[in-house]
Amino acid sequence: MTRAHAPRHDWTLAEARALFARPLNDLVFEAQAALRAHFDPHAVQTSQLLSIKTGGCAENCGYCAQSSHFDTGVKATKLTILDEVLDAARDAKANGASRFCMGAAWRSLKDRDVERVCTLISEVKAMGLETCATLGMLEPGQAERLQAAGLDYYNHNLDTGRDYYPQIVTTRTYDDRLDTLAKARDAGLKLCCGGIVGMGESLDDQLGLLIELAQLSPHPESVPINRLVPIAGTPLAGAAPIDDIDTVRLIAVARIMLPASYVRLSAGRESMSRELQALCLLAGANSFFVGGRLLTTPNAGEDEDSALLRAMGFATEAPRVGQLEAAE
Ligand code: SAM
Ligand code: DTB
Ligand code: SF4
Repeated sequence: MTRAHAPRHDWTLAEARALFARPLNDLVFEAQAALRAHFDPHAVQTSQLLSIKTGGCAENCGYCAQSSHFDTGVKATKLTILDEVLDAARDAKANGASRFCMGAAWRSLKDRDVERVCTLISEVKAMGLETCATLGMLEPGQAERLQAAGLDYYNHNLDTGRDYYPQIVTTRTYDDRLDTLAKARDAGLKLCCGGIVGMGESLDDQLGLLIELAQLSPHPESVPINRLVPIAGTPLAGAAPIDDIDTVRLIAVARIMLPASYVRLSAGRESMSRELQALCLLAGANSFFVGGRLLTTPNAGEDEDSALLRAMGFATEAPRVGQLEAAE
């Protein structure tokens, strides 16, 4: 790694704006250099999602199909049983995913559910997949139990810049989010933390999110960048989509500011052409979700993804968990 691409925690808004405003070829050139300082530039990490508890959530996140505050037509379910989770994990493995992410529409994890979630985690881990969970806010001691069960990553997004956050959700604060992230990190979990664009925020809000993420030390290992999937019935159903070239620019700035993190092209790929997705991969994104479904909405199918990777001369990355275990 050259010093120029070492992770930094003190990015300023002026620096982030200047990066974003560079001629696109210079910006992408630097993003490629940052990527190549830390990763195999031809390998794309793939994760597959499963909603293990859908809908009925007490939070009022303005983008979310699963909030009980909005009438979105999503039916609330109970925690999914082990067999169904393992079937989905098998499918993820067959799709070539290296990581299996289990999402629950909870405001916070309840102690009474921890044991059942831990069983899901340890069984998925035993299949040779990396494990990720997103279960809402954590109470003291819970992250340690998840980690002991074999959890690799905790996903908890900051979603947007600090100033815009209260426009999106009012049932919890930015600092609540940072507190849960600290609990997960202190328990030895890797962090998956990013946000959403296309919620009516300004460029400074988007850059503000990247600055906050870069202030985390160490940086989150995984940074999902979601383009809003508009959900009928939510306050953000009619938000204007972000410009395609600006999406590429933002991915490149994320790659430069968070050089050693997986930058994941996350929700919203259904609204992106394959050429736009290719540009994002050129701009430094090196991860995406595979499988036909995200949590409650569709995702690009396996055939399209394989064709895109083939066309680019890229391959999917093998699970790191398997490599680590083999080395021990
Ligand atoms: N309840 C947990 C939480 O909020 O931390 C986990 C599940 S939540 C659905 C995970 C993340 O998905 C959110 O933080 C948000 O960034 C993203 N997300 C949810 N709905 C979305 C949508 N309609 N479009 C894009 N991203 C979305
Ligand atoms: C993340 O940042 N995006 C994923 C995952 N982390 C949990 C979720 C996307 C959800 C998209 C809307 C839906 O399917 O409900
Ligand atoms: Fe609940 Fe998570 Fe959806 Fe917010 S994003 S409403 S916390 S499921």
